[in-house]
Amino acid sequence: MLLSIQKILPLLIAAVFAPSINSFRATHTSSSTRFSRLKAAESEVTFGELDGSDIRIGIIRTRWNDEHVTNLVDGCLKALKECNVKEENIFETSIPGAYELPLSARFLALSGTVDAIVTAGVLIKGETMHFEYISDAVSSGLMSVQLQTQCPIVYGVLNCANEEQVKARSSGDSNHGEDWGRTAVEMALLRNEALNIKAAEGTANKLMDLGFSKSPTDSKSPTEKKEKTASPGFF
Ligand code: RBF
Repeated sequence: MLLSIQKILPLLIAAVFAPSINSFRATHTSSSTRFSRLKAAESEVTFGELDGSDIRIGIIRTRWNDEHVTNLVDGCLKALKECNVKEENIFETSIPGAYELPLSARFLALSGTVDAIVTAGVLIKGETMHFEYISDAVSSGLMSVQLQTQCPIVYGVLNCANEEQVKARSSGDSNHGEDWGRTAVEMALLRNEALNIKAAEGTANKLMDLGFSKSPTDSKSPTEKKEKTASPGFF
């Protein structure tokens, strides 16, 4: 009797854990299959005629994976030009990595100087769990920013298993940056129409120009300015 329990017990344990192990494997396999099927669909998005001649677009790009991100930004700029967005109405800045995108996008959105923002970054899966954490935080962070600020934020972040996948999505005819540029123009026009606001104004060439550095006392006398500086924030 004891012998048969010893024989059966490992089988029972295997049976109990089998579904979770198998379902984990199954999900993994099906997601990679789904990924390759989606590849064709991703490049099939169509856009109508977009007139971006009055709108301002901000581009925030990462310096991580610089070469690939530069290709994506080039694709985005090409699309913006094709949509008649004026060169002087495009503000571009860089930040270290994708994790910094949500806060930078929030700063830029709150400045009120752009009608839509394109974020551009590339996350490549490494050997640690960084990819999963950064990837998840960035996508949910960017969604929060656009919902909170009502400024469209284009999710221009490639999440790839390796460099081959990145190249296939950032070069030649399948440069996703082009779709991101058109998406930004379409969403900027949609936002301005939906909220009945005119296109953003002001010129910004660097972050200092965005309004954060300008204190409300800028137009006041030097003495008043001094008082304000002496008691910043809540103090
Ligand atoms: N930033 C990226 O934009 N793409 C990456 O693939 C990327 N990989 C990273 C891997 C590790 C192990 C670490 C520590 C950071 C990585 N970052 C990456 C940088 C990250 O987005 C951020 O800039 C830093 O963590 C500083 O907040």
